[in-house]
Amino acid sequence: MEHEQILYENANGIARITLNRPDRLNSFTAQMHAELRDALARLREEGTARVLLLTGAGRGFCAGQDLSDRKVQPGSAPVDLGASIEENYKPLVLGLRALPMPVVCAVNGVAAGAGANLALACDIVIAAKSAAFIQAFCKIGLVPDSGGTFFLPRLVGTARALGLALLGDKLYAEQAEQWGLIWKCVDDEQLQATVEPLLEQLAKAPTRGLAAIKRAMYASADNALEGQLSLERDLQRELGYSDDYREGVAAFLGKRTPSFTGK
Ligand code: T3D
Repeated sequence: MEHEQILYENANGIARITLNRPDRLNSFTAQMHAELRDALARLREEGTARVLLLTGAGRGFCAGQDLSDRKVQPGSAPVDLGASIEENYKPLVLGLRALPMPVVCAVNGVAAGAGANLALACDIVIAAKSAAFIQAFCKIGLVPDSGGTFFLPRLVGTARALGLALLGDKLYAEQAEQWGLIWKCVDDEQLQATVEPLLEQLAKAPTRGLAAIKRAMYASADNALEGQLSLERDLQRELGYSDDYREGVAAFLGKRTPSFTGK
């Protein structure tokens, strides 16, 4: 599939997806969703990436659903937004969470509506200082989707989650970092310089181990302690058979830098 609304590349263990409709602040259309599905399928098929970067082109990260993509106005025929969530947003969020590698999100500018929650679905979120997160849904009579009602209370607590979702105010990146919503806020001109070495590091890391860390962390929201201990046992058993575990231990004992293959 040719991509017109996103950019996709995969080289040297690093896959990159850039939302690419800068004049519309990279808001989602049905076509962009189809291209994202295609890119994530390609990424899985290629099997060579060990980290994924998600970012946006231009001054924004993503302004959520393109509100002009459908003809919605007073008196127009009702739209089944549930179908849009089921077909587009839900698989996108679940697909990112299930990827067996870290997903880094570089929030280069405003992230609104589903765009904000797409960022929160990623594993490591680094935002430029001028970026802001906006739960814009309340301004058009909708509920936060794309995992907003799941991520927000878990990351920042119910009081702040409700404030953000009910008021739809801008939460600037610096405060988002202070609140624990994201990993890091950096000066705008430092965004790329911060993200690139991180991608290099993750592309050379023991990928199976990182995938297991991601799985265990996300599973903990649904598990009691005993269930989580059992999951850790099962994952550790699998990882004990991995090449990277053997390499990591040998490198430590040999006082050398490990050379991980992701296997
Ligand atoms: O529908 C379903 O399938 C259900 C799923 C829903 C998920 C959702 O995401 S619902 C929430 C949708 N998003 C929004 O409500 C956010 C709308 N955008 C804004 O509030 C503002 O644009 C921002 C706060 C994000 C940024 O403000 P600002 O002042 O920096 O930029 P701007 O001037 O508003 O936007 C620049 C251009 O992008 C502008 O076009 P123009 O005037 O230059 O021709 C603006 O209309 C366009 N744009 C921005 N966001 C959207 C958009 N066009 C269509 N849809 C957008 N969401």
